[in-house]
Amino acid sequence: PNDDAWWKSAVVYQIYPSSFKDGDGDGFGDLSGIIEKLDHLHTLGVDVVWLSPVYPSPWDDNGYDISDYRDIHPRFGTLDDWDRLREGLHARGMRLIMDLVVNHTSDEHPWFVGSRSSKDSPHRDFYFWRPGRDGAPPNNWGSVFSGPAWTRDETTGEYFLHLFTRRQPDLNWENPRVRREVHDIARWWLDRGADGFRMDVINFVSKTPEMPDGPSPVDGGYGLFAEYSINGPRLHEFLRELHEAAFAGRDVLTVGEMPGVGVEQAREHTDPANGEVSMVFQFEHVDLDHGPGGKFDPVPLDLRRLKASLDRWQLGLAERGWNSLYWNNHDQPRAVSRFGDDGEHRVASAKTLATTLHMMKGTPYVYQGEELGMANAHFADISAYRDVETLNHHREALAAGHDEARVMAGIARMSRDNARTPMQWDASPHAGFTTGTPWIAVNPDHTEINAEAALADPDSVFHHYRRLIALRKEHPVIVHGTYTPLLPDHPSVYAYTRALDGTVLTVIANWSADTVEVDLDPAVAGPAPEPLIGTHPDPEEPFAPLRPWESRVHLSR
Ligand code: TEU
Repeated sequence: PNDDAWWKSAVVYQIYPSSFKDGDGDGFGDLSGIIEKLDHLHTLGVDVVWLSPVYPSPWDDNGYDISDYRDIHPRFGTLDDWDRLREGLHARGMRLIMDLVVNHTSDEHPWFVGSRSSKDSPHRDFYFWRPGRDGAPPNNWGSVFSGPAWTRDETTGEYFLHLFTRRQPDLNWENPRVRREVHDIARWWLDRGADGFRMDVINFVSKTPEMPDGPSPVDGGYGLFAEYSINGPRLHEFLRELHEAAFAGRDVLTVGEMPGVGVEQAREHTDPANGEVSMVFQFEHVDLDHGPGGKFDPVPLDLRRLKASLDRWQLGLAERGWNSLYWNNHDQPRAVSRFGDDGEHRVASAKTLATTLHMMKGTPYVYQGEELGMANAHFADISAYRDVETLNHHREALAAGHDEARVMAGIARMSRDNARTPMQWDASPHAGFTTGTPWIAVNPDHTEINAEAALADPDSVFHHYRRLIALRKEHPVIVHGTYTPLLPDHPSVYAYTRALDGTVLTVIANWSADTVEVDLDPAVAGPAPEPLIGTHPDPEEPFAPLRPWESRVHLSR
């Protein structure tokens, strides 16, 4: 199998282009802004850029509602700008993967405009149309973004399916013409020089054909109808067909975003012998702090549950398949606020979260600003928010009579906008992101959390990420070594070893603000362990008490 696949030792950096760098002063990030900042990425040492959508879109879900798959939204620039970005990355030895959003299109895509116009449209069956049931939607499925997953369209009086907003109609992958169009889009970008794709909710493209009612009345949240609306019976078939049509024979990285996927399924999807995808984004570790009321009703996270979840994935894909590794992306709150401590121990906890993740087996993903230890926005007023998921939730929760202060607390903690405030380049107004008015407010903490300050501070989170990324290149044990959990029941220490041909890498991380003693035999770290990360008086004591949020990595060969 492809044990030497280049993406097994690669680190991917996700750019959310609206918020990365504004090159033309319209308050909105763009491709020319990204090109200005390629040296930041090169200094960090990342190998791949994953670009969130930059295609023409009416912007109902920040570009995850695409109306033209073979062009660039004018706010981001032109296809010529895209070519310059690709050239700039390739010249620095970096690769570029695009975001392939093909579970649904925008309702302004010509296919849907045609499809909704008449029952006889040649594109009618590009989407899911069903008559209502007693004046109500065809089944009880809910949208991930609140409300029903079906909207009645006046023109033909039928309902169409949308697992996200009603402006994101689901494509009907049962229709081979749809699948062929998707294959063609993928080939078009690869032929233009893209190096692969992140594939948006790609496990949603196969649904149970009969579309039966879910087991309980649903009003939103994809977990509530997952039995029938995702991970359907033809998913492996559709992924293998796409791989055969567009990826086979090319040296590409494909990562399938799969909310709700389990370890066994992921092993099948990522086993190279099956020819589907290189790796998947799974969601178990980022769903653990969702409370009974869903993601906006967060509960404190017990580290033991997080360790059990990630260890299950490390061990589950140890022999077959491959993991992606992430704490952050444009849909998740900032990890240092969510899992770490964005107050007194911000720098130490950001470093420890990074150490814990980057020494694991799999391909790590760094989300823009994570390398600076950027934190949640803590916006208190709903007027500061832009995300449709957040705004829908706020409206529905208030309509349901929930207490606004409690709703706003859940939003402040979990909203996707926490990850979408502008990248903080320096301490100047708008953090050097734009000379105009930013589309979303810049986090006031940019005066001390910014790339310029980080580059100048050898103890910054940024330089810590650089070192972790460099270690992955230097030590094969990090890419290929086995994974063995240590102290799984310890409430505040995350520890494990990696081993390869006699080399032992030991990771021990204190995920708390207390000084912690651990009871481990120093021999676990192997003979004569040398510190790679973190320093303390006596290398012979790799398990000496850990200071608040301190992490250490030792290597013994
Ligand atoms: O996200 C899939 C998805 O379900 C996420 O929206 C996430 O699980 C949810 O926000 C948690 O509440 C992908 C994209 O990453 C996201 O930005 C899009 O909004 C969504 O699909 C629809 O394209």
